[in-house]
Amino acid sequence: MPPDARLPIPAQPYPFDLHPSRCALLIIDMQRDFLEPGGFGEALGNDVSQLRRTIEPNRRLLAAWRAAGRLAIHTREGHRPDLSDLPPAKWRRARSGSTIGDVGPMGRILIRGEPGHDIIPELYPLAHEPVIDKPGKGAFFATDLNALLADHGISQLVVTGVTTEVCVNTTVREANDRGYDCLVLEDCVGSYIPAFQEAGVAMIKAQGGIFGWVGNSADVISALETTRASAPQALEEGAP
Ligand code: TIU
Repeated sequence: MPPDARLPIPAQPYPFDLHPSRCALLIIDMQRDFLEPGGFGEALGNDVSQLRRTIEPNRRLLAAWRAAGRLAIHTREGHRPDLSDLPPAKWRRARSGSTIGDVGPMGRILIRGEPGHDIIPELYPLAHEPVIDKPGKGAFFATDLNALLADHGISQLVVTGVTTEVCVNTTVREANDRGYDCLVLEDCVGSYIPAFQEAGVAMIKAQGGIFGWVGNSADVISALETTRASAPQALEEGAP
C-alpha cells in the first residue's frame, strides 16, 4: 500500500476517508472487569453478557488490522494498588456491594496487575502493541496517549470497545478536541444499557458528525483486504 493510500469507508453522516498510514485502531477497555462476571461492570449492577456480542467483530477487525501491518492500541481502565490515583468521588459513586479495590473472583476490582483488570484473552495485545493504562474514562486523561499518537504520525482513530456511552464516548470527545478524526464501529462498541448503546452511537454522528463518524467493522475489513489483495508482499511485511 502506498504511504498516501486512502480507503473510502461507508459511514455516517458521510463516508470516512481512511488513511491507513495515519490511522490507529484504538480498542477501549475490553477488560475482564467489564466483560466477565465478578468484575467492575457487575459490581455496578450491570448484566455483563450485554457486551459479549462485541468480542467476535473486534477479534476479526484486530486480525485484519494486524495483517495490514497497522498500529493497534489497547486501553485499560484501572488504578494503582494503593488507590492513590482513585479520586474519592469516583470511589464513592462506584460503591454498591463491592467496589474498586475490593477483592472479587478475578482479584481486586479494577486494580492494575489483577486478573480482572487485564484484556480478555480473545483480544489479548501482542508484545509490540501499546497498552494505555488510564485512571479515568477518557483515554487521553492522565496518560501518554497523545504523545504516542504524535510519535507515530497518527491523525485518525478507528475506535472500538466498551462501554459506548462511557469510555468510548469520553475518549472520542477528548480525541475530537485534540484534532483527531474518529470512526466509531457500531458493531464493535457495546453498552450494558440498550438505550444508551443507541444514544451513544447517535450522538457521535449527529449534527453533521459533531464528534466523528459511525461505521461497521465489515466495511473496514473489506477495505483493508482490498489493499492486501493488490500488494500482499508489502502488507505482510508491514511496510508503509
Ligand atoms: N460503567 C460503564 O459503563 N463503564 C465504565 O465504567 N468504564 C468504561 O466504559 N470502560
